[in-house]
Amino acid sequence: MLRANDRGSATVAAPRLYPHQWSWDAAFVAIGLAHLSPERACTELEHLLTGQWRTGMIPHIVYSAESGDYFPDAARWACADLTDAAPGVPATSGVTQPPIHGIAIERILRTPGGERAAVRDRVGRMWPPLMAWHRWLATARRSPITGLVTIVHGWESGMDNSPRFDEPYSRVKVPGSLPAYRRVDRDHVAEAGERPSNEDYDRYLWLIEELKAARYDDAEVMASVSFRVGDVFMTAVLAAASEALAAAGTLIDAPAADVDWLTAQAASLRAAVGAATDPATGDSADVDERTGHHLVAASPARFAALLCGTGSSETETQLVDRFLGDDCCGHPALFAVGPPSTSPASPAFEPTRYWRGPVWPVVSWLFWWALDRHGHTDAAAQLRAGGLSYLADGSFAEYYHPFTGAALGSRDQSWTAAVTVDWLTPT
Ligand code: 2M8
Repeated sequence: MLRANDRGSATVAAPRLYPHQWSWDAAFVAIGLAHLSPERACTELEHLLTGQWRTGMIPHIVYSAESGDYFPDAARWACADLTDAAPGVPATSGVTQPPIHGIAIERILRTPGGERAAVRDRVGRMWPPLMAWHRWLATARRSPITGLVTIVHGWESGMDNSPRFDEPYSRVKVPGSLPAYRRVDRDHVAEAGERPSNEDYDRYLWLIEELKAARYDDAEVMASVSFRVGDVFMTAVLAAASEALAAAGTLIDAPAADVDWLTAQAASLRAAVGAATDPATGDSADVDERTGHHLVAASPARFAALLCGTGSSETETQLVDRFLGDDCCGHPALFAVGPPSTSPASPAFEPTRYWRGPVWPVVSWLFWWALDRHGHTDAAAQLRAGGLSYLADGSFAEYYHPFTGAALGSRDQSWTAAVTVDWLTPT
C-alpha cells in the first residue's frame, strides 16, 4: 500500500482525500519505509525539505503539481505571492505541523541498513535544514510566557477539530467577507459525521485569510491572528524529537554545539510541559495565549508529559496507570487498548467524528514509542497489541471507531500503513 501511494520521491498522505505530501505524515511514512529501504526513507524527508521556508518552517503541506484535487489548494494560500520566505516551487501551505521528523531521523539511522555510509551522508546533508527547523520553532514559536510552542491554526496541531480547541475557536469570528469555497473533502468521505463541521471549516478558512493579511510574517502573525494556543502536545513532541535528533547527531558526528543546543532545548521544553501540568492529576493543559486560560480537554494531549518524560519515575508510573485506565486507553467499552482522540467519558465525545472520539493508530504509535523508550515496556506492549487489533482488518483506515473497531475516514492512509510496518517488523 505504501508503494501504491509512492509518487517517486514523496508519498501522498492518502490517494484520494489527501493527494499531496503532509509534514508529520511524511515523518511517520519515513519511519515505516526505513524497514524497506533507509535510502527511500531519506528521500521522503528530503522531498519534504524542498518545501522548507527560508525562515526554517517546514510547511504542513508540500503540494504536488500533478494532483490538484484537494482544498485548500496552493492558490488559496498564495504563499509565494505574499512572502519571499516561501519557495515558489514546490508550492506549500502557510502553516506548520508537529515536529516528528527528529524521531524519524534517529529511527532511520538505527534501523538495519541505516548504518550505511550513504544513509549517514544523506542525513548529514539534511542536518542544517533540520537544525533550522528546530531553531525556527524555538525562536518564532515559543511563547515567552509559558515556554510552550504556540500554534496559530488548529491544523498545526494535527488534531484539527479536537475539543482541545473548542474554546479558542469560539473566539474566531468569521465575517461575511470570507471568500467562497467548496469542501472537496466531502467528495471522498461520504459520511458528514466523520469530518469536521461546516462551521469548523469556515473558521479554518478564515484563519488563512488572517495569515495572508499578515503576509505570513512570523511577528505579524503572532500579533494579529485570532487563534493562538500554547500546544502542550506539540511542545512535548518537540522535546522528544529534539532529544532524538541530538542522539542522531552523535551517530553522524554532527557539530557538538548543535547537539548541545538540542539537548538544552529538550530540557527547557520538558520544563514547559511540566509547568503546564497539574501536579494533582498529572493532566497537561494547552493554554489560550490570547486569554491566558488553561484549556483542559479529555484528549490524549492531556498525557503529553508521557511523550517527553517527566523526570520522576514515581509521577510517571502513576501517569501511565491513568493513561491505561478507564478514562483513556482502558475504557471498558473500547474495542481494544488505544487512546481515543476524546475520552468516551467526556460530553464532547463523538465516536465517529474525526479527532473527537475515534482511535488514530499514529497517536497510539507515538505513545507506544515514548513508553517503550522510557522503560514502560509492559504498557508499551499493551498499546502495540491494541493498535494491531484495530489494524487487523487491513483497510489501513485514517481512524477507527473506538467501540466497534470499524474503519472510518479515508482508506489506504499512508501513515497508518507505515506504523503497521514498524510494529510488525521484528527489531
Ligand atoms: C488531517 O488534516 C488535513 C488538514 O491538514 C485535512 O483534514 O484536510 C489531519 O488528520 C492531519 O493531522 C493530517 O496530517 C492530514 C493528512 O493525513 O489530515
